Amino acid sequence: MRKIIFVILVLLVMSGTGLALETIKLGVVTIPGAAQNIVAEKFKALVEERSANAFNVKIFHSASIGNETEILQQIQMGTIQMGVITGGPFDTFDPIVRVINYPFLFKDYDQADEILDGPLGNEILESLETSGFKGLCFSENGFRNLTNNRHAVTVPDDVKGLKIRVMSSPLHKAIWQTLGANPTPMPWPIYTELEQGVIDGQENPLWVMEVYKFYEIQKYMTLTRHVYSPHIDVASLKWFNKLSSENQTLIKTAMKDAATFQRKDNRDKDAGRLALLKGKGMQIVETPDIDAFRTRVAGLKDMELYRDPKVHALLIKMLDAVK
Ligand code: EAX
Repeated sequence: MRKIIFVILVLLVMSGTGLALETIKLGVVTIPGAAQNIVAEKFKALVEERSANAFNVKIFHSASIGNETEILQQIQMGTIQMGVITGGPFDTFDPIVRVINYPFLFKDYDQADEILDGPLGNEILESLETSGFKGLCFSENGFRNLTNNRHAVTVPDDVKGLKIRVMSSPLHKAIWQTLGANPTPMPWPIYTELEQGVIDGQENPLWVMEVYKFYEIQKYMTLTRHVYSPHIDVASLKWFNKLSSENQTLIKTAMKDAATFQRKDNRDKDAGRLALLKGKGMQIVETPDIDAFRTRVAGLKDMELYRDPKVHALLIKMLDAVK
């Protein structure tokens, strides 16, 4: 009897230390060094270490398994398990994501953290279950800034007629249309289109201009900080629901810790990045007329994009919470 109990115990311990290796496929569209990759790599290190290698995380980067929309479709189907995805392209899967991409919503990083890590952020994560995703947490792309190759932009009128690449998101398209630009949705990456002049400009956080060397092909940047762009760190709901509750906690906690690590990393590097981009010769408007930009897009909250009652209700709560 003792022997049998011993064998059972050994088997239990073995399953706990995970001799049964399970591979988690995780997709990002960006290259090593990018914000998404920093989250993904940290998550991989934490999960593998904390599970004593019971889980093996395989990162598919540089859009090697498709653009963000395609990665999300594969996660929905369960053919890959996880992704670190920019807020933009997510809003066609669940319009509630438009709430966090609302222009000029968060004043600063602290406020973004407080809201996204609190009950309002949680409402968004939970809502994703209706479209087949387990929303784990938010990491960050950062505050988005406009770059272009035509002229310096200081006021909204300067944006008029600029051909701007936007993410595949009706909201992002609407923002730039409202500002008078000529927005073209395109999936990532976009270096060639910028280089060839198919588009005049784009908008992204500072790290993108450095990591993707946009200073080589974009002359002007304006610190518009028009949208705080989180990543939504997700798993396939089908897959996640099949995990033991212990493993669910492991995955969730590791992603949360990876996100906390990456947000700090991103913020610590901001000042150095600005200096680097100046040094590379970009002309940077650091204090554009933000109030004028904000006023121009203020009507967006009453647009069709936010008409869904659940989405509208959350937007109102969110606008109230950031006052
Ligand atoms: O993270 O598509 C975008 O503009 C994203 O911000 C890009 O993947 C960089």
